[in-house]
Parts: sequence; C-alpha cells; structure tokens
Amino acid sequence: MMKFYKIDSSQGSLGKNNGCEKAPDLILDGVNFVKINVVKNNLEETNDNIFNEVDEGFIVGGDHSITYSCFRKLARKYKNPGLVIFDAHPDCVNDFRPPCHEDFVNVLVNDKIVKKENVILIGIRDIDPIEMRFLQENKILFFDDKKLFNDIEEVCDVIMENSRRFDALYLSIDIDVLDPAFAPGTGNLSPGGLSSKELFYFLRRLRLLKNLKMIDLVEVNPDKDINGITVGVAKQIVKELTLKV
Ligand SMILES: [Mn+2]
Repeated sequence: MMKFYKIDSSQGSLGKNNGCEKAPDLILDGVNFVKINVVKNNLEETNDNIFNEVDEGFIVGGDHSITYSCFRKLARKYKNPGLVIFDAHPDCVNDFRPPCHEDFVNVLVNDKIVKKENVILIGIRDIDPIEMRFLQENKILFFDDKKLFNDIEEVCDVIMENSRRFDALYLSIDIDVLDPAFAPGTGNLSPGGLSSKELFYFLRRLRLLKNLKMIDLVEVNPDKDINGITVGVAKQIVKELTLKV
C-alpha cells in the first residue's frame, strides 16, 4: 500500500497561488494520509517539518516548493536519486532561500542535492531567458512543447531509459503542465500544454518503474477551479499512479 502525505501550504507560491493549500483535502478525500505540520507564515520551519516528517510515498500539496524538502529526504537515503518533473515552467529562476515554487530546481542543482544529469523536465513552455541559460549551462535534459509534439512515445522511451539509471526515482507533477482547458484551477496558466490523456500515457508507463519511490502532485487550486475539473483530473492522476498492475 502506498503511503499518502498531505501538505496544505501555499507559502512557497509567494502569493501567486493562494488557495492551493485547500487541494489536498479534496484530492485525498476518502484516503488515509499523514498530515505534515505546516507552520503558518514560516516557510523555513515548514520546510524543516516536511523534511523530518515525510518519507517514501505520494505527497499531495500545496505549492511546488514542497518538492525541495521532499526530494532532500529521498537524497538522504539514496546515492543516485533522479528527479522527473512535469511542469509548464522550469522553476529555476533564482537561487532564492528558502526555495520557493519558482526556484527549487535551481537550489537543488546548485546545492548538489541532485546531480544535474539526473534532472528531467517535461512539458516546459513558459521559460524565462534566465532559466533557459541555467538549463543550457547545466545541460539539463528537457522536453519543451516542441520536442513533445514530435513523438510522445519516443520522448517517453527516452525518459524511461534515463529513469532506470537512478537508484531512486522522484516524480513531481505540477498540474499546470496540462493545458488550461484540462486544468483551469491553478495559479499560473500557460496555453499549449499536455492533454489529460497524454499525461496519463506518461504516468501509466512511469508507474511501471521499480525504482519509483516518491511522487508529488502540486499547485492545484480549488479556489480557481471551474466545476471541479482540476480537482477531478488530480484525483485521476492519483488513481493512475497507484493502480496495481
Ligand atoms: Mn512548478
């Protein structure tokens, strides 16, 4: 049985996705979970609590800054962990401390918590020039919308091959990787994303990997949702990834 963790914090979104702290209760409705101790107005202490209380399993946020502390925990246990991220944004604008939802990839790489060759970004399409420079300088493997559009199966083959190299795989899903038509309830909408069906295709293959140890799902915002579409797709993502095969 997969263990579930709930992190109801939007502090790391810097006010850009207030309301996403309400998502875990809705997404994990009817599921047993461990509740991480979130300290109001204190991102640093919240991050420490996440690091101390979280372990292998499925973590539902919350904003994307939670990945920083969750991945750190995995990196403490394994020598060669990898980080596969589905996101419209590369989340590596600054080296901001404590890391927020726009910077955590930058901080994980700079602090060598993750090897730069062990990071894979999928679905990025809203990229700051600073971020593009960071990705290129560090030779981070990424699949933007153009590369994805060519042949999604071939892209998935490459991701699977790379992911098998890691002794532990962390899979992070920012709901904004989906096109806003499929997930309108989030803080930073970016047109031209994956369809739900395309994301499920990736997840159905990735879930087969034996080294998959930790998963997170972030940035779902019930306050910005329309007819529960986004919460609905988030619930389906949890189902797809926890189905016994
Ligand atoms: Mn993100």
